[in-house]
Amino acid sequence: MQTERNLLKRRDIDALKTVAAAFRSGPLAGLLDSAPELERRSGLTREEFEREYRFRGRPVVLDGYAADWPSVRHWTFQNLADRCADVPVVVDSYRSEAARLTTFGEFVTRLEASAGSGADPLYLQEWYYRTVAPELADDLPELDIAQYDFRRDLYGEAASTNHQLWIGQQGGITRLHQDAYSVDVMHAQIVGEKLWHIMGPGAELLPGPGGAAQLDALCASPDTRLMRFVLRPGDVLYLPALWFHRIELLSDSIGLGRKCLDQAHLGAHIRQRIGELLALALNPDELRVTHSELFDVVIARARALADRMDIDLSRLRQ
Ligand SMILES: O=C(O)CCC(=O)C(=O)O
Repeated sequence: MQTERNLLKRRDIDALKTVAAAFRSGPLAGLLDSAPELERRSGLTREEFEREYRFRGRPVVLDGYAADWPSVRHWTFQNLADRCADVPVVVDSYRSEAARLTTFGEFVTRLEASAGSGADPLYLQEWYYRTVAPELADDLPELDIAQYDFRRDLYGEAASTNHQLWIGQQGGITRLHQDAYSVDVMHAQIVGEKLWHIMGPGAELLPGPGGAAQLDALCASPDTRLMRFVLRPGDVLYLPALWFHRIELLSDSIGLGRKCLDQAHLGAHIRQRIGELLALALNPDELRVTHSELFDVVIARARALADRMDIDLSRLRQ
């Protein structure tokens, strides 16, 4: 079997634990506070953004780009809970052992009740709110800089819709990852503050001869390109495809993720999708063991995609 050597890219439990620990102590953790700040710009037009950042694959924070959105000006946890009280949500979906189905109203009640209790922070990650609470979209206008999603051409409008809310409690963490399928990340901060650490697509954490992760080499390599920044309400992040990112909630926080497939990454995108589907079709038993955290999520995503694309999964040929 082919094994990914870069621990930053692996999704098996041991690799996830090694990378999570590296952010808590050791040489990488020692660098986090002094990492350079990512560039911030304000007042850019779409054309300037594309010329200076998107077409050059350079990440940037656009200060206050969404500052006048109704959500940024008016949303609170409580008024969202009033509007979405009975809407079903899966909280902590990134931790299989903690994931549970509840309602949005119950989630906010628990979040407020457990504040400061020392319990693990609650996090509603990657909430595709448009399928269950589409009215919220009125408060989250389209970003003019995020209108190039080539997945529309591949899968159709319905399947490519990709607006996710990230709603969580102070102290919540989204572990280091690259977004799958070579999509660019746009992230608008709506409520509260989040600390981001990012690393370039070439960052590598390899096991040494005795098996221990070579953290000093990661820290020393120019390809690591570790940077940090805080997103505040109204800020919008542009992170090109395959940049690694890890997020820590500095306060209770709401953010909106928008993903776009740049045509430049079409080949890589299709290769990853086909690779994943072939792995699921041809090697499911092994994948279930090696990727126990991911397996069900990937199946659920593939089913949702097929559904939105109107694909009949009981047939081999249409
Ligand atoms: O805000 C977070 O916790 C994670 C956001 C993220 O990973 C994304 O938008 O791609």
